[in-house]
Amino acid sequence: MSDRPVLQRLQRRIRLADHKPALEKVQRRLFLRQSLSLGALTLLSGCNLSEDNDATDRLLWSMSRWNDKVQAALFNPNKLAPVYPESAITQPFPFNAYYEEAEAPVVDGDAYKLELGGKIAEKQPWTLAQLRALPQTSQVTRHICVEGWSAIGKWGGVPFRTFLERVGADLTAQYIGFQCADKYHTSIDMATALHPQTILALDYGDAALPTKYGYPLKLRVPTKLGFKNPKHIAAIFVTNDYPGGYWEDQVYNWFSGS
Ligand SMILES: Nc1nc2c(c(=O)[nH]1)N[C@H]1C(S)=C(S)[C@@H](COP(=O)(O)O)O[C@H]1N2
Ligand SMILES: [Mo]
Repeated sequence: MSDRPVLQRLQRRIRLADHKPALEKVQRRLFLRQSLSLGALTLLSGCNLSEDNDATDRLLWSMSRWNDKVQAALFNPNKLAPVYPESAITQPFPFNAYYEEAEAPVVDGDAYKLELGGKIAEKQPWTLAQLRALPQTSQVTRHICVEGWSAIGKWGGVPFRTFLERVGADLTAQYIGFQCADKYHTSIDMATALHPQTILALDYGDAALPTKYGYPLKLRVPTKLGFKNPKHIAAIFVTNDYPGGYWEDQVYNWFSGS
């Protein structure tokens, strides 16, 4: 049995891809496929993958999830993203979202309370003043967007590990999910959440985050792509159930379509 029909179909989909973030997932799937023959995949799944499109999609999706787990296991929590001098900061730092800049949600900082859920011992909501009273750090790092641009910026706030320990999050859980004030949501693995450079950012540069960069709170994760950096965070939850995300879920839909 040959791998070619499945690979050709995938390659056609990649060329047709209009959602650029999808490329990353598909490339990961293709990368994984290089290490398993189609025959092995057929044996594992019990389906004839070269003829059954839906079965192939389902399998590749679950394999991609499996690959995520392998990546998380391989993830070295001590490996640091490069840091830059302030003189390297990109001016102006780009805005990006699934909408235009003028549509970014305007959040009332005085009324704001960060909601907590899932496997967290102390779920009382947090005001901005309470967050600012926790230890603060800042760093200049590169933000890399899967749409093909990168830029260097400076973010400041609470080391995310400090926050998770403070609220009694279950640090053995697998995922942290984020719900934002727009319709955005995303999730990261626990190793990334505990990484020393992952910060719950209140500041861009030396001032409070402006609306366009995620006021009042964003997660800054320099070891992950831009779409894993939620802006306008409204709620954080800790879970063992894969939470997906805005782009993550659309990639799934896009991939399992025609
Ligand atoms: N709430 C929210 N967060 C988001 C997004 C979004 O649309 N809404 N877009 C993501 C993507 S794809 C990128 S590249 C960065 C852009 O952040 P910036 O505007 O600070 O450059 O935000 C990420 N976080
Ligand atoms: Mo992005």
